[in-house]
Parts: sequence; C-alpha cells; structure tokens
Amino acid sequence: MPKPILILNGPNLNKLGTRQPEIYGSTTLADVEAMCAAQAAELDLAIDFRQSNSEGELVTWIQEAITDASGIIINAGAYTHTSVAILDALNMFPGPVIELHISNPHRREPFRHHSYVTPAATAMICGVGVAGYPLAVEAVAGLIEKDVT
Ligand code: CA2
Repeated sequence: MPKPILILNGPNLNKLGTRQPEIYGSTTLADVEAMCAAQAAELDLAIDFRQSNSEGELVTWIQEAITDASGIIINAGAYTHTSVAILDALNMFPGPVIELHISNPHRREPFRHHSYVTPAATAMICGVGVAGYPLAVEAVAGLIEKDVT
C-alpha cells in the first residue's frame, strides 16, 4: 500500500456544517473525513485527515508529508489567498497536490480570485461542495498511480 494521502484543511473549516450553510453546506468536517476514508478504502488507500487554524502548523505538516505522504489534498481556506509560506512548503513536496475548495472562489469576492496554492497544484477542484473531497481522493489516487506530479 502506498503512503497515506494527507488531506489538509485550513482555518475555520472546523466550523463546517455549523455556520454559513448557504455557502458551505450542512455537512460537518467529521462527516467529510468519513466520506474521504470510505472513498480511500475503496481504492485500497489510507488517509491522514487534519485541520488547523494555524498557518505554521499547516506548513509543518506539509514538510512532514515530504517523507510521510504519497499525495496532498489541501483546502487551505483563507490562507489560499495570503500564504506564500504554504506555497513554498507545497513546492517542496514531490508528489501530486490537489487544491480543493468547497465553493467556487472565482464566483465570489475579488480578493478570493487569487490563489497562492495554485502554482504548486497538480490539479484543482472547486465549486462542487463537500462532494469535491471524495472526488479529490479519487483524482489523487489516479495521479499517484500514474506517477504524475
Ligand atoms: O470554498 C472553500 O473551500 C474556501 O477555501 C473556504 C474558505 C474561504 O476563505 C476560501 O475563499 C474558499 C473559508 C473556510 C471557512 O469555513 C467555514 C466553514 C463553515 C462556516 C464558516 C466558515
């Protein structure tokens, strides 16, 4: 079995399902983790699902993934639009990186239109709600299999 897929969630995503359901839906982050685990199990893969409100902690986890994970799925939350540190860390990761957003940031306020994550991303999924998470697991599995970064 390959190393686990690291699934990272940035600031405020711990509140998923409890606030702003018109934008982010009513599914909780624990539900999303279960959806990802089920999808990964079907593909004989393991996941390591994490959330942090701290930019530094996310950077540390990305650094650790260089040796410990086969791919990264990242919803960096608002750090998507601000964090050169997360970009620099992702650029060190040798495997596939999927940038994920629940909403479509390009349909929202102009400040959400720029992403620091995109230049380091192999692929991007956005705007399909939390259903994007299991889609990203399937996508990263295919990229790992084909050795695409
Ligand atoms: O659409 C996404 O997934 C975002 O990454 C979510 C971020 C936002 O800053 C990005 O522009 C797009 C915000 C995450 C906040 O999560 C919440 C969850 C539930 C209730 C309130 C906020």
